[in-house]
Amino acid sequence: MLIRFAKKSDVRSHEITPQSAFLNRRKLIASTGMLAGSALLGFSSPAKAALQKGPGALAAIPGLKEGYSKVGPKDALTPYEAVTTYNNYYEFGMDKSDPAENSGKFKPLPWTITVDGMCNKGGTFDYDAFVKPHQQEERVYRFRCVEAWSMVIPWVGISLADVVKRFEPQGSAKYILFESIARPEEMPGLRNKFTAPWAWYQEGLRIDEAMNPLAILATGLYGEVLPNQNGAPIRLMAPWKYGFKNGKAIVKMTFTDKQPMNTWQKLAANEYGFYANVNPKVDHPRWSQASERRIGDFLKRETLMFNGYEEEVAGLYAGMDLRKNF
Ligand SMILES: Nc1nc2c(c(=O)[nH]1)N[C@H]1C(S)=C(S)[C@@H](COP(=O)(O)O)O[C@H]1N2
Ligand SMILES: [Mo]
Repeated sequence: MLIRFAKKSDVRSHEITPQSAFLNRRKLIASTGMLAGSALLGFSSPAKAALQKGPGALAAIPGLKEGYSKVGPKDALTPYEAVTTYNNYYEFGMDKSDPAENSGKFKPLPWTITVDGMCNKGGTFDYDAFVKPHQQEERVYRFRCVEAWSMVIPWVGISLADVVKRFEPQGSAKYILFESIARPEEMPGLRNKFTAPWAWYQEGLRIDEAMNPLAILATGLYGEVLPNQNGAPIRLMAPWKYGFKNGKAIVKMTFTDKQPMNTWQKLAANEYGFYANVNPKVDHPRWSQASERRIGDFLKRETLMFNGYEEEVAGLYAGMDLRKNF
């Protein structure tokens, strides 16, 4: 991590996965079916899985420990290729292929993160100062990630609980607001009010949600630093929530006593709530959320309550009406 991007700092994302840039979406889906099969064969033991590597175009993160993983035989890792070419990142465009194609000019370093609001130890930190205190605990977390589609991704990340504790939230603080970077010069989608009709992407978590061991700040995937299109250099990942909760390219964390509005809630409050917990029993007003298509699969599969992490997170919502708090 100390040599982050040292070798290949100027590699552009479309050069990282040259084949993918030329694949259209249908071809990608067809080909990932085969790749998912081979990933499954290679995914035989946890020790082997820990060594899952990306293609080597970005800096490798050394010294990784095993973190959380609860994956079964039906949870083959989604190939790096698909994880990095089928994205949602409106700052780079609206199509799933846009983030990989349009994020080549984005500079994830140097980076600063500001921590403010109701906490005792806030401040502004450059990337290393922010992450270094947690680097001993940088781990591999193999999570299912779900939206209408789903993937299994070996993230690299640091525990959000550890980060929260470090900044000493005050007793009055109940939530954290996370803000993503907005750099119109490097993010073509932000130059167009239609494709990104917000000033910057915002998301929030309750502090006790942020303290759950499954909530991480992801710093990489497949053993390498994050590609721009996946939220470099650091992004939120709470795997029991729908994808949109996981803001990319985080530049600010604010401790607050007010439930933050998130970007999608601002745009369509009747469709997107604060919680966004994966819940097959509560449909989105315009579509069922009962099933999902795992990238690489042909048939859909049933979506699991809390994305299969019920044991770990259900306690956070005990007694709450999840139809109202969607
Ligand atoms: N800054 C920012 N973060 C974002 C988004 C975005 O448009 N901008 N899209 C969200 C949505 S809708 C999803 S599904 C996930 C996708 O993450 P992935 O591309 O790494 O799979 O990122 C989320 N984080
Ligand atoms: Mo999404």
